[in-house]
Amino acid sequence: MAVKSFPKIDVYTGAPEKKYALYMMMLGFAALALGTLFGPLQAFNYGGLDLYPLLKPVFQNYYQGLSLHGVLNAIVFTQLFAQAIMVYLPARELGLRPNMTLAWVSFWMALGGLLLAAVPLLLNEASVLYTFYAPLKAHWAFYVGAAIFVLSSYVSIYLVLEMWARWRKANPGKITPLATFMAVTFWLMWFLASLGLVVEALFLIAWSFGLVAGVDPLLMRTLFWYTGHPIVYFWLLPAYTLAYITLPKLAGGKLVSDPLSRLVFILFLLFSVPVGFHHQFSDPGIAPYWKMIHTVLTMFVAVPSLITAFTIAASLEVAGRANGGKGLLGWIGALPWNNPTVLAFLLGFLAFIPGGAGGMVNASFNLNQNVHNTVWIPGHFHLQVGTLVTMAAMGTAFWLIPHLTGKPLVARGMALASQWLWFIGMFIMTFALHWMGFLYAIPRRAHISGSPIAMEAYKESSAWMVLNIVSGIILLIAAILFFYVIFATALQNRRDPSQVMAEVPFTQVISKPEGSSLALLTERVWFWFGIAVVLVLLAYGPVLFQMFTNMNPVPGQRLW
Ligand code: HAS
Ligand code: CU
Repeated sequence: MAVKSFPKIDVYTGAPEKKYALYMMMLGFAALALGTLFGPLQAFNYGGLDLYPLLKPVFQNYYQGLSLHGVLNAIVFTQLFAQAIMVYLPARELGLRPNMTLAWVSFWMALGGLLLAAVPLLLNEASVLYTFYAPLKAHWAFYVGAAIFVLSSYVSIYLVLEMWARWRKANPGKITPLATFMAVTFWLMWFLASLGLVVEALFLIAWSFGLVAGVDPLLMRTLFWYTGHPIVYFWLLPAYTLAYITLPKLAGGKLVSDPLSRLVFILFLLFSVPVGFHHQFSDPGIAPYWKMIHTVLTMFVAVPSLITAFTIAASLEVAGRANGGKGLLGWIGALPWNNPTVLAFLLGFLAFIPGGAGGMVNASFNLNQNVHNTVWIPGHFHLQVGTLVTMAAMGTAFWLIPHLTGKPLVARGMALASQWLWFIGMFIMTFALHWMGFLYAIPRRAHISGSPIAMEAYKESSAWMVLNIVSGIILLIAAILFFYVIFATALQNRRDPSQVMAEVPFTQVISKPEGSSLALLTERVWFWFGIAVVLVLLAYGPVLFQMFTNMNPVPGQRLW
């Protein structure tokens, strides 16, 4: 029997870093495609509609679906996208090739780790959600696979630092180009941020192999949130980088300030990590004054996003006016809304405004009591990572896949429709979730549709529940359109270099780094990294010391 061969994805210029970036990104989108399928099921659950009994025997229960949804979307897709973008952009900007052997090592580690972790997830042996709180205990393959997957990002850190060092040697005294600066600070932030997860993984792996009888739930949660807060900036900063580096040009304008953009990334390096207790306000065993310190630092870490709001909005205004927009707000209509990449960023940023405001509510020590562990929280983060970050990635794929393969975008109209529908679906869903969480205290991570008692108790919010079902359907259609567009683009045979962007659309800037004392100050990246380490030691050291010296190990449990 003849074996049908699949169309080969090949890369038209022969630049190996293009192939690397394409494979990383497409693996990420493949993970997102599977993870996203479970999204509507979560939305239907909060609409009182339980489809899980129909999915047996393939998927066993709601918690298995929720674990797949969270792990594939929030951990796998985001990291792979970062490994594609935050290596490829500096390579292109500096005109240097990363160490390709190591680049492929990182790809195979990510793929191998992902496959190893996927087996127990698919077999319902690791339905511990993406937070894997102890004492819930998964199969060892989940922890080992996840650890290998995350460690592959350490190879990416090395790739970028090595390229940067090579460039600096050849260009002594020069200011690092902007995209590279962003990538360097981003990866250093991630190095510092990921240490909590690495230490936690050591405990969990030892536990799952039976080398230790139990682990301390509070210590595990604290190590998790040490990484778990900054990981949200690990997701966000590739989107911000693309917004700073490519969006102004794609919209027809220029970035207003290069030095201010550098300041943003230094502030993220400083303040991303020492804030994790804002996820643990309700946890016992951490004194309130430590929680208060983390509240204050959380307010600090909102500042770079507020600067970003200003810088990006001002750059968009420059673009809109250059396109002929007049008057106070006329520039908004003059932006290229019919460019699917620009559209994705504009809608994503619009969603990020209420998402950020909700974040401030979460971070306020006392207000948090009202919203913690309710569906308000998934409402918050679907605006942040589900809308802005994902839309920035989707929008970027519309030019990046053609750029990497030489194959023009297919079905541009569908691409535009997918972004509108994604935005509308997310907006309806998050609106309903915020309301249901804040007013009706409906719990998050809860299989309410499978519980008649819960449905009776929450019947007052049935109008909002209907919105969840509607949004689930809209998002499913949006996802089908999007994945059709990108996979049809990548897998087609037609290649037409005249219809694709040959170069990364690096923006020009108005206020340049040369002669700016701010740019010189931010250039001392290792100094700022040192300050970030000190801040972390101050904000976490005493508490972690106390936890490590007073451990209360408990055995594992399987509640699903
Ligand atoms: Fe958050 C929980 C606080 C940002 C993700 N967050 C979560 C969880 C996730 C998450 C996944 O303090 C749940 C974790 C879990 O499973 O338990 N978050 C914040 C704060 C911010 C914040 C203060 N979060 C994010 C980002 C995320 C994310 C970003 C993902 C990418 N969050 C919290 C807290 C909790 C929490 C508590 C724990 C709650 C609990 O009780 O468990 C800030 O960084 C937000 C700053 C953002 C802004 C907005 C700036 C606006 C911009 C848009 C400009 C618009 C333009 C558009 C340019 C201040 C940049 C122009 C458009 C035209 C058309 C002209
Ligand atoms: Cu956080």
